[in-house]
Amino acid sequence: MTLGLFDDLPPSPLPPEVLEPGAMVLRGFALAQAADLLQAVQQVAAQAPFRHLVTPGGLRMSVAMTNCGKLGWVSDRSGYRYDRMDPDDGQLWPPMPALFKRLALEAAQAAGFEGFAPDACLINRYAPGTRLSLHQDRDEGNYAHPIVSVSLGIPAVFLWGGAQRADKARRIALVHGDVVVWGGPARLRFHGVLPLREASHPLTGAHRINLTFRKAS
Ligand code: MD6
Ligand code: FE
Repeated sequence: MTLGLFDDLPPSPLPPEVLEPGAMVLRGFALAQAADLLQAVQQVAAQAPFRHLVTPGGLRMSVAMTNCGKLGWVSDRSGYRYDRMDPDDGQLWPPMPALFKRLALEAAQAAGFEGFAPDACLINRYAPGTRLSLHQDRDEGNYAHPIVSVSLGIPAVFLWGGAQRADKARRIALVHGDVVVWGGPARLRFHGVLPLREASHPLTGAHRINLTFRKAS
């Protein structure tokens, strides 16, 4: 039963979950835009298809990736880098949709980072069984800017480690619409994603889509 007293109030956002200073999870922050975000992902992927990059060590990554924005993150036998061009076709990456920029700015702001203007959006696609091993994000020119990471589709368990690869990692459940923001003292933390469990989501089927926004230049 409800008394009706609060029926006119908008749903109040959940308070951010602080992982440590500079790092937090904004539950459901992207939920209202999720369908539009996924439609934009499809448009990006029509121009720059998802592909499995090769690591410098020669291993095929199980996560499929594409990019939008001025710069795209790529990996090949020569290393990791940001590039203005899609190496598959020599074209510029598709532009970053205005909706993406706005969401990244607002999420960063909600986490205490003002004026975030990403120039790179890496789009990761996971199928069940796909994982991302522990890594640091250190290919960007400038660690002063935060990273904003948006989870869409089926759930994942995010690993939140420490400053060293061997540090014990916490397990954080991320679901459709959750946004993780980190920067400042937490910017170079090790992190990863456990192998995804079999699942299905009405908007993505058997996939998880992750958008990570960076200021790479
Ligand atoms: C993922 N994310 O959630 C992988 N990196 O699919 C990342 O590797 C990541 O979420 C830097 C900042 C946020 C992230
Ligand atoms: Fe990362």
